[in-house]
Amino acid sequence: MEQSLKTVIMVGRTEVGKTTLANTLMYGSPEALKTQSIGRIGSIIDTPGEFVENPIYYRAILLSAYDADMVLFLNEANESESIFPPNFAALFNREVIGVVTKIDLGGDVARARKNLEAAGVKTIFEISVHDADSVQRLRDYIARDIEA
Ligand SMILES: Nc1nc2c(ncn2[C@@H]2O[C@H](COP(=O)(O)OP(=O)(O)O)[C@@H](O)[C@H]2O)c(=O)[nH]1
Ligand SMILES: [Mg+2]
Repeated sequence: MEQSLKTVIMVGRTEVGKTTLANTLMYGSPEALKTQSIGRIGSIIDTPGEFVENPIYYRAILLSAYDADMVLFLNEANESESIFPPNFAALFNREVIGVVTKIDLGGDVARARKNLEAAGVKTIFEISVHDADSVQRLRDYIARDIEA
């Protein structure tokens, strides 16, 4: 697990699994704590769900994203409606990738992918924090390129 990761920012509604995924990517274990404000988990910038649930906070997310190399939009497999406005990804001057979370709980992964695609995301990972391989595929994607 000694992979060095790019700085990424987690964006998604409350309870979608941002903090759990951040802890699992960083430390291999999903101890989730309620996020009260923007905070750092290793090289991951974690944000409160309110920041995407209420448009008056969009500016806060956009400003925080300047510190990141990559933006992650999270959408739960079970979630029918998208929290993201259409083409939200275009506002970020960064690569934005999508994560379908909690695929172990069932739900409609195809619908979740469509929600993320409507938000302007092209690369999408399907994740359960209880499936280490699914987390590792994402970790590999956000790993820093080794400088020769
Ligand atoms: N079954 C399952 N539960 C998950 C997964 N990821 C997160 N959760 C649970 O979803 C709830 C919300 O997670 P949390 O990380 O606090 O969401 P946040 O509000 O987006 O930071 C917690 O009870 C987690 O244990 C997953 O992949 N599978
Ligand atoms: Mg959180």
